[in-house]
Amino acid sequence: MVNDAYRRGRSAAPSHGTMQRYSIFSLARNALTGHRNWQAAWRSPEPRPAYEVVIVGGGGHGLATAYYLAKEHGITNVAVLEKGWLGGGNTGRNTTVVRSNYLYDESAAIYEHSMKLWEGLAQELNYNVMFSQRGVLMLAHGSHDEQVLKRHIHADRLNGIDNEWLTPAQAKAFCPPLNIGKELRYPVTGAALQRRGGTARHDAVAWGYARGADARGVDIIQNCAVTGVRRDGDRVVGVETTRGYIAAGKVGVVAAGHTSVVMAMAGLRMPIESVPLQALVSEPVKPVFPCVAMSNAIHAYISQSDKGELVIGAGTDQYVSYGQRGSFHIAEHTLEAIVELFPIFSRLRMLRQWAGIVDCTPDRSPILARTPVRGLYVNCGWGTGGFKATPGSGHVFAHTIARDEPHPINAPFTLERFRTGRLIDEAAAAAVAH
Ligand code: FAD
Ligand code: PYC
Repeated sequence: MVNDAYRRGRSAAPSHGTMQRYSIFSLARNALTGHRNWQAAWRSPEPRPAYEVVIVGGGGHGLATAYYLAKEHGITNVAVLEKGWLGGGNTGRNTTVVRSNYLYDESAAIYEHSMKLWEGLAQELNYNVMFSQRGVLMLAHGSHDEQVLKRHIHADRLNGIDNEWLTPAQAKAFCPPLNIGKELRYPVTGAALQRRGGTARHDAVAWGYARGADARGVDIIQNCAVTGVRRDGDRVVGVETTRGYIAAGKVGVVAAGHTSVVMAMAGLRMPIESVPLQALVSEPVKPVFPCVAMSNAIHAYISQSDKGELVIGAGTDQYVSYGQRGSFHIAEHTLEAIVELFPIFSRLRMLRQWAGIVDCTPDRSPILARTPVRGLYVNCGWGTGGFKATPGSGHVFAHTIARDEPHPINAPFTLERFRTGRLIDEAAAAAVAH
């Protein structure tokens, strides 16, 4: 019999056979009873009048922050306030590429910290996040791309991060659908490969962290939008919400595309532009695409989900917007590039298209920091590439909130750098989507 402690993520997993029997009986029982007895993975409590810490935003980063606050710092008097549903923002809209092949030491440290957490995340959360290290291939189309990618390879290796150079023939051997013909408008001249890179299941990451945080006493409150941030002088004291005022000793804003909106409620102007980033999936086909392939130069990337759909992504729309759509011409341009690089997909039909709003900083690096308002912390600016950082970001942001000082890994990712000029320019590593 599978017990509640296991389902709530508190005890070790039962054997495979036990699990299978449980799943079959549980599915049948719940199908016949209209899911009435299906135990929720987390509670839906009413908001309390006050918390030690309030996290604004129930995406992966907010939930991971709450999880590590409880687990690593013993702070369980925490609420995560989400205006919609968990993971309904960029966490559930992204294309799930995970890699740590960034250029600068500061970035290498934070993305590799995250990669290491990914490598144990299913065990940590006792939840299958379907992390698949199938390799991320970044294509070069000429000497400029080659120099940029090789510079990344050398820098990564100095930081102990795997990254290697492949010839066009080696790239094709790794990714057979790739067209390495010379007739292409932008022929493939080589590729950088991070073998430990790959994909994960985005919803599962949110759900796994939510279940783990809830099991440690965190209140996860959906359909609760923050509409105001209350200050007493230079100190934050609480938040106004659609479900009433909630007092808070500390507030962490983890609202991705809406960071500027929420921070403006506290009287702070952020160095951020919010733009749509879109993605598409094809009709499902049998396993045909073994890795993630990205071409920064021609703005396209592709992988295949476990359902069989080809997951295809594009660059950002170049205008500020909060409409989660994305323009047709961007999708059209991306599909032209995909069909040229992978001609076997030319007759596949596209099934769905959507967008998320991503918050981009001038140097394409995140901000994880204290703010000039005491007790108010911000985690944002991940732009088009924050899914991969979810575990690491939550881990170091929890440290920052709990101790009121940054973890050494996020110390460089301050707000002040946009005033002092000490930028961490990752425009090239940010890849296709920028
Ligand atoms: P979100 O998941 O957006 O969470 C923020 C939450 O805050 C939302 O749920 C929102 O509803 C909530 N919120 C906002 N305002 C309020 C309020 N006033 N009150 C309460 N709640 C509020 N990254 C990668 O690493 N790899 C990829 O392959 C990749 N692909 C992408 C593809 C697309 C199409 C998009 C849009 C993004 C992609 N990204 C990718 C970026 C990645 O999705 C984000 O950086 C990351 O998911 C951000 O996580 P988050 O938890 O900060 O944000
Ligand atoms: O950051 O690797 C990335 C990415 C891929 C697609 C969107 N972002």
